[in-house]
Amino acid sequence: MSTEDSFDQLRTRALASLAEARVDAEIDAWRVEWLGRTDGRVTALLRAVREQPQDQRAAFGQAANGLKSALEEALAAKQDDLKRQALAALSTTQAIDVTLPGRPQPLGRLHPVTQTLRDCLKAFQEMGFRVAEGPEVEWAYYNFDAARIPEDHPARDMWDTIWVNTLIDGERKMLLRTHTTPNQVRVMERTPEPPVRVVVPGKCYRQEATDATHEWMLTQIEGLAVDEGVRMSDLKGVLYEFARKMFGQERKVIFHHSYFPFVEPGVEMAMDCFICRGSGAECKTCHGTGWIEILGAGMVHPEIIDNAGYDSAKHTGFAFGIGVERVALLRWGIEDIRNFYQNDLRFLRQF
Ligand code: FA5
Repeated sequence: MSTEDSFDQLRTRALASLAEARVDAEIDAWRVEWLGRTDGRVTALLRAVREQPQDQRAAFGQAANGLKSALEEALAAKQDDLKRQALAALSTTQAIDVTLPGRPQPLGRLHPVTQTLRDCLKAFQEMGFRVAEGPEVEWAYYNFDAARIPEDHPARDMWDTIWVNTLIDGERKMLLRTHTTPNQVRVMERTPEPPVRVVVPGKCYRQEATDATHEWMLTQIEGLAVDEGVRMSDLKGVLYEFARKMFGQERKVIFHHSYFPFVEPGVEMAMDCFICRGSGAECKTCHGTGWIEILGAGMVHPEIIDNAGYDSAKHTGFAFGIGVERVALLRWGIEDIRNFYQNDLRFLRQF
């Protein structure tokens, strides 16, 4: 048999065995058997060229190289083929059916308290107040002392204040602020001279036995206006205008006298109860009073004006602290404030 014949036979065998390979591992085994760098059959033939008799060496070498190229080509074609088959399989098993309806992505929306907060701030911005912010973890000094709330005042009691357990000079001096009032002093400290006209929104925290109108975390908006000749009638005008913007003309507003150490005189403003329409009898929401309190307010105590470096003989001011959840309750007729932070989407989606 000639060299050519035996090379042809080898090629036929090699190609037949390659045709049987179905997966990558089989193809690789075939490559190692025939074209492997150390033990491959074709590699061995190429090495054997040197051992051939002089007159047959060229023909042998040519045939061996021809075989090598033929097998390499067949290998590349087989690998291409396999890739194409895999892709074709994918397109049938994992094809995207463009005729199916899409999966709806639920759209988010603002929390009802956030919506109400923004609407309240807008109402005050339209009356010339600017918006500022202050820290939620506050010094007892700003939360209490600077607001004339003395050491023995019940508001400092461990029952309604959430203290931060860090000792400074052996004492607990930081807390989660119980109201936004510390920002009255903070704003005046960084405003060298009146006029001041600012609203400061933020979360406040109290240890509360919660009920339909009390949560342990609440949102307040502190308002402060200080200038020459600011009077109680200015305070009432601003708050009436706020109530009109938020609730329309029909809702009733009432001012009661109240006491807060940082104002003199002090008032509370309440709206008629939307559940019992002011009749009061056995109403859980307004506790039978017919009114729901939404804010505390008053004329800034002269001592606080003077401590800020202003002159209380010349400058007067008013301040208020609005409970934003209460405004949201009244606005939509929600019976229980605890709904807001239970994260039940069936409730939240309604607003
Ligand atoms: C204060 O927090 C005073 N700092 C308000 C103030 C500011 C008075 C400036 C004078 C001048 P009070 O604790 O009443 O006061 O709270 C004010 C408002 O926050 C209440 O009218 C009510 O609307 C809301 N609020 C108070 N406690 C809660 C609570 N636990 N849950 C929900 N809202 C509350």
